[in-house]
Amino acid sequence: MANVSGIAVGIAIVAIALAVVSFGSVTQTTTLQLPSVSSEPIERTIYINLIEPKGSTNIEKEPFPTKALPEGGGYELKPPDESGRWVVETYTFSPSIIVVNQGDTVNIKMLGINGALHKITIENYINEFDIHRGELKEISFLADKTGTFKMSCDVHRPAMEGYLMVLPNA
Ligand SMILES: [Cu+2]
Repeated sequence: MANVSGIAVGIAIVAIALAVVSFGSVTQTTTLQLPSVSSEPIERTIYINLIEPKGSTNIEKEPFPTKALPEGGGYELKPPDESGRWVVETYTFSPSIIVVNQGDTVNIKMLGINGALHKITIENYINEFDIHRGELKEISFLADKTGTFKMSCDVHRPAMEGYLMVLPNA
């Protein structure tokens, strides 16, 4: 019995020693990962989809809203049809906020999924251009100006808006 408990104590000591060693190595690895953040300019490809989230119900379940939504094409509130079904929808960029570093070469691949036509502008970077449904447009530019720039669609105001954020290099 004395031998068995001696072995057990020995195993426990080894286990504690291994735990200390592995804890030590985990701590060391975490410390080494900290300075790895880099803002070196790179080429980035960002995919943006032009979409139209939609919700519908029936007046038997939920009454049709009495308050109109803002005009401009970005919102639609379709009144109840013969069966009482009504629909609310909006247009949006997905994603609507994109973040890059100053000096990056940015390639945006924008796909028209919902809506027949969009007229997109990125403030201070890209003049207005058209995207039709089913069309994939690639826009490339050098992110040389820092700041927050509005990305918008003139066909779907005021809802279809987003931002390009260009972070200064540290
Ligand atoms: Cu649009």
